[in-house]
Amino acid sequence: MDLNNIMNDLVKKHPGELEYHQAVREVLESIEEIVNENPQFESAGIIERLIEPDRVLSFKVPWMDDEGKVHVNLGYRVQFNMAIGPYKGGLRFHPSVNLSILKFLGFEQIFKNALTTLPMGGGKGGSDFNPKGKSDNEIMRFCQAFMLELWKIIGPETDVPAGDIGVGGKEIGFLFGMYKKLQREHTGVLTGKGLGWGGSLIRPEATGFGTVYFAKEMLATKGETLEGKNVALSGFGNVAWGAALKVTELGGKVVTLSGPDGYIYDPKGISGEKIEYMLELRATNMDVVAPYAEEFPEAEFFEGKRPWEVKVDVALPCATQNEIDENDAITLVENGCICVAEGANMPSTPEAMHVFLKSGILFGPAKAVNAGGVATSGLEMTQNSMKIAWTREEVDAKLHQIMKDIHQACVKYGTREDGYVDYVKGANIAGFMKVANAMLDNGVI
Ligand code: NDP
Ligand code: 2IT
Repeated sequence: MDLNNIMNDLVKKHPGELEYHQAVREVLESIEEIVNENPQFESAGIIERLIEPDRVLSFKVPWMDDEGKVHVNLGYRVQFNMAIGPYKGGLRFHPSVNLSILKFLGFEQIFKNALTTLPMGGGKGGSDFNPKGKSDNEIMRFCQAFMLELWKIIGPETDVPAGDIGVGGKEIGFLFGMYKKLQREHTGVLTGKGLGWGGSLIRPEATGFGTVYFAKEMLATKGETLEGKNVALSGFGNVAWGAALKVTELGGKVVTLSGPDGYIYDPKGISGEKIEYMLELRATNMDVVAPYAEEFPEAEFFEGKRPWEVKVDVALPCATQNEIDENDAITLVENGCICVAEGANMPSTPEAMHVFLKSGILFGPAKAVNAGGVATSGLEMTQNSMKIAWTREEVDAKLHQIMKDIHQACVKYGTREDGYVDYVKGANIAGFMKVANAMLDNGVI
């Protein structure tokens, strides 16, 4: 496999799509060796077929605000790969959304979903709609207008979207309502649904819980636990909330959270009612964490800064892509951090990742660490198909086992001769092998 040629070709075809190039390069670097050992992949053009999405739907979303003014946003769905199951992946509503970001997320999703051991292909979608400051009625009208285009290409056996940044239970409710009206079918076409109409217990907590289950497995390889550890979290959304709950339950102390406005340091620990306060902050739709320090005066707010300067044992980035750069990584390592587990998608820049891997600390990449969210979406799909609902304990036990299995797969494919586990390589190879072999079996399509 000629990595540089493939990358040059990709960059030429899709100039300026930096996040997409970044995600593809990382995977290709990890699998280069195994592809060279398996010439059948090369002759079947597996790499070239894998790095281009099957198709991309792009559409305009006109909607009316509460004052009667019409706005036009852009909407997308990237159907990346369906080798092992229907397209599956979240929808992101954030002003930064563009095709490059959705293609990076859709590409990552292929391998993440393969790692879950459940039959799901990879996809992603979203819009540059900014939910900040919007009323519930405006969000509803936007979601309905978005679904008016999206419904044509999704379905419970075709493509099953879910939430991501800016899309939680409320938005899924509005999207589901419109799909149902258009299609005249009540099926599991979306995941992250409300419990009363087909949702699964534990889905809201799943990404955060899974992240911490994975960190726990990584720490165990060094004879460590989360008990008594100081933990830096970023973000204050769905993933950060679930992670804070589980860290606290396992005896760790969450000392930071963050938003686009800066970060909060709370030396007493963010637990109990303070974790629930994160949900309140999020529900205001105002994009700020600063009010936390007014509500809980023992905490301090650092405007415009990221939490990686705080001395901690464990770091769990749970906000967004490229939120840890090389200098942040160096600071974390120098401050004695022993474990970084990525709850968000691609939160570390390639340079930061390099620092972590070189330093020999435990580093868990997003597609393994945060796979618990989509895994539990897969469990929601299973329950919808069977028309039953599992208990909290049943879903949590399955999620926990899946995270242990993903950790095991990373150890199997990522253990170096010197014994260090390169989880990046492990996750990429394990996910790739499953998808590539399915593509081989299905012929050139
Ligand atoms: P939410 O919308 O619930 O929360 C996202 C959080 O990140 C918010 O706190 C958001 O603040 C913050 N954020 C967004 N952009 C920035 C930025 N530039 N700087 C600092 N903070 C920022 O989304 P989720 O919790 O669902 O998603 C968080 C991450 O986890 C994303 O990378 C997502 O792709 C990933 N993920 C989510 C899964 C899920 O099931 N929800 C599953 C797997 C991964 P604000 O919105 O105010 O900008
Ligand atoms: O990035 C992700 O894995 C998600 N946002 C969850 C996707 C899903 O289909 O549950």
